[in-house]
Amino acid sequence: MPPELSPIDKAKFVAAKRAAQMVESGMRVGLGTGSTAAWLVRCLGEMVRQDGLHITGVPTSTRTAELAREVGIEVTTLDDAKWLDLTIDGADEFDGRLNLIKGGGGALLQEKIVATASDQMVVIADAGKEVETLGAFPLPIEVIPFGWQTTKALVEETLVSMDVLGRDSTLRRDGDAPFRTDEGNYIIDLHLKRIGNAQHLALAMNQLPGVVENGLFIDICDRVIVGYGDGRVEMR
Ligand code: ABF
Repeated sequence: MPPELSPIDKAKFVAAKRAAQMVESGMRVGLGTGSTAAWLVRCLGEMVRQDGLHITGVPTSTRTAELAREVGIEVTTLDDAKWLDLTIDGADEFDGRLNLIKGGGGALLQEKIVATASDQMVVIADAGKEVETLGAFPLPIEVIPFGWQTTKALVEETLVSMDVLGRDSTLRRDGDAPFRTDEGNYIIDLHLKRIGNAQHLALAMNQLPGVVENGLFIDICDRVIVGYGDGRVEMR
């Protein structure tokens, strides 16, 4: 374990390290995005360099692709890999049914495509991500830039009939400009506080013209590896 890790980073590291032990030579592996997934990529890179692990990685963002190449992991595209044995990724929240909120890092679209193109999807997370009910973390919605303000208004109008506590939404910014995803789309963050019916909300959001994808991962995650600041790891 790297020296001098803060408790939160130690929690992320131990979860990532445990997940890396699930990876075997010959696997096609989806590589997640975010700081916890970055620990996974570093762990796998060490296994490639020191233990001769041979895997093909499919990254879920350009920044993960850059890190994977940097640590020596062979990177390919999902189109070339076609199907994956295992995807390991982070999350912003997970509940008792292993439903997730993802997209805090803005990579939810590629993450969801890669996760659903995998035999197994494993989330690695620090214990602070575990919630009773999803929604305290703002739910990211990816929208195309064309007519985004109309789309935002449609989203808010749709929320009126949803089982949620809050209904405010904000365009995610990157300094003075709108944040852009790897596909050049915008992100609208929904401040819902509590999501009563995640399945219903996810379906309603993706029906709206202009909405590309939402950050609710329903019935996609197979297992969560939870890391704690004292170095413990638990499975959900
Ligand atoms: C990524 O992991 C995103 O979907 C999610 O926002 C992020 C969690 O970030 P971190 O691991 O840095 O807490 O997959």
